[in-house]
Amino acid sequence: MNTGARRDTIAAIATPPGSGGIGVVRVSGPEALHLLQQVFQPRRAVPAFVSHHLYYGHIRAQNGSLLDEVLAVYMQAPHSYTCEDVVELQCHAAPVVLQELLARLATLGARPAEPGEFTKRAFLAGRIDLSQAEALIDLLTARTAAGAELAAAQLHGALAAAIGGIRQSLIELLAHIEVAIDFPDEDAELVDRKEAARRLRAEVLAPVQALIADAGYARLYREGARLVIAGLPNAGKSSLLNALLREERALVTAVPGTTRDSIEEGMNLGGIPVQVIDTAGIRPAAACSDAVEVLGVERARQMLLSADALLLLIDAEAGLTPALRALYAELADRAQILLVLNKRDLLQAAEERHLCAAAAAMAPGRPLVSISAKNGEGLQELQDALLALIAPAADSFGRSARLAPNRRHQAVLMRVEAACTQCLAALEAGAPVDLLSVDMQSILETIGEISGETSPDEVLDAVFSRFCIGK
Ligand SMILES: Nc1nc2c(ncn2[C@@H]2O[C@H](COP(=O)(O)OP(=O)(O)OP(=O)(O)O)[C@@H](O)[C@H]2O)c(=O)[nH]1
Ligand SMILES: [Mg+2]
Repeated sequence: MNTGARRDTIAAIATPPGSGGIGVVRVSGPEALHLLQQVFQPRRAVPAFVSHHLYYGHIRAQNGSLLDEVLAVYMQAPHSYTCEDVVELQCHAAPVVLQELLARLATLGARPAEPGEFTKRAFLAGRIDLSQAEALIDLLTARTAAGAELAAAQLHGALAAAIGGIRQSLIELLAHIEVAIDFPDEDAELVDRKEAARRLRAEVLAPVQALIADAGYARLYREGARLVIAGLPNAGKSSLLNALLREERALVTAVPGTTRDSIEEGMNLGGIPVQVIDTAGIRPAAACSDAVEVLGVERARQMLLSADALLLLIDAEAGLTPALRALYAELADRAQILLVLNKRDLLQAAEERHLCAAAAAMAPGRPLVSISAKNGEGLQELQDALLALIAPAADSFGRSARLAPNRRHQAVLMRVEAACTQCLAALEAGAPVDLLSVDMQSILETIGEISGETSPDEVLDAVFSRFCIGK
């Protein structure tokens, strides 16, 4: 990667398209200040723009006519987002004005920025590492406050610090081993293999494994989970969807086969963005009222396959009919099923106990809650049970770790884990120190891919292309 080359100056509209209060055009690079002087007319003469001061004035179109009334700020390198000279022009959020200004800047020599190019420059300048750049994408796309909080912690370098600690331990271990390379005859005395193995286990392998576990939970907060409500016709699936969303989203009627097409809606379950999907009640094609319902049942079955977790709704009034038992048997090999007894308001307490016991006998070990979608009873228990099902350790995770490795980090960490286990075995088997040193150097290099220090260009390109233009 060439970080030393003198870069060109780039420009982009930094605010989202469409209507809004202001629209910002951002310019970064060695020519930024010069471009500002050419396109911006301050109301009062400015002998020299002072960094981080706001100036009021006007910009003009190519033909000299007045384009907009703007505020301009110049941020002198290295005290800017990109660590380069940066200029931001706050215009009115009129797409034509912003496009015209961008075109004007282009004729004066500013190249239109590529997606994520400003952030890439911040990375290349060493102001943020790759995990922080990725955290920024997570922050921009977070769907819940908890997800945003995790991203913000990572943006401030929480993951970078954890990785830095692991690297530091590895570097110390490597130094310890390499002393012995220089004095091969004294290997036995110089390298305390037991102590080196202990440190490798405690300071590298264990934290790496903890991060791998965190990645699983972080993914839930970042990507969410798909939850499908399944059951026989008329069990109250649509009523439950509405109750969870607290809005009349799906049609509810006493006619079995009301829902045909599946209905998806997002909700926030303890900070995890959950996509809840209401489906058509499942029954044999011959029993369906028409061809549309048959298609609906087919679609419901497809949805069951894509689910991270299933809510199997049991109509308390109908009980554990053969059809319900057959549906359970169809789903039983799925790991995450919550059994939900609905319409408990129609049962006496003794009947309810009896039915719960029968359901527990049908599905031993499965979580079971009893609710009334109609009057809201048991909904809190249902949500608690769901959270426990989807994210068994989400609670402790949310409070403690605050580290959010993503899929890319997780893949790197798993390679580090494998290499580390192998290195441990070699260390304990008495492998020569020069081989151990090579192993450890390669672990160091692998772990450097998280911060981006040793990432190949394709990886960098893949990360930055996920940004929008102007970021
Ligand atoms: N008493 C009582 N009735 C309920 C409850 N939940 C749903 N119902 C009624 O059961 C009937 C069916 O409700 P829906 O929510 O449409 O059931 P569904 O499972 O979506 O039905 P399909 O879409 O036809 O498969 C309606 O008349 C609801 O009012 C409940 O907790 N208690
Ligand atoms: Mg329905």
